[in-house]
Amino acid sequence: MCAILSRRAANLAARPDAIGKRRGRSGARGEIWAYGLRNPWRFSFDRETGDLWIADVGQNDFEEIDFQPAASTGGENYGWKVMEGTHCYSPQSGCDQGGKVLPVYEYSHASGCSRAAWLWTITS
Ligand SMILES: [Ca+2]
Repeated sequence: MCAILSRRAANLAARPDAIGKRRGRSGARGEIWAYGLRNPWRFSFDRETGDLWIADVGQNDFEEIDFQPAASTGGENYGWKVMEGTHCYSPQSGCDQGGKVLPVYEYSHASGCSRAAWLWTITS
């Protein structure tokens, strides 16, 4: 499951045809668990619940914390690069938010440094 979070996997995941076999699409790469992460800089499993917390670095304006429950069967689309956090990125307005998993937390670059270290601290 961790392979999806590698930079290579994240880049592959940007391709629409890279959705894992769990989504039942022919020609999909089986090692792709989820997609739509831009730069999952840090992630951690909750030791008690098995849930997955992902710190995803944004492009221009927003950083985000994403969540995947332990019961997930995979195939989540975390939105990049149609969305940056809960905001449209490309296009800048009127983007299709359908089927995308929005972050559980986001913050603007205007508010300070990355929360990835914070995520690591609370889940370690
Ligand atoms: Ca996202």
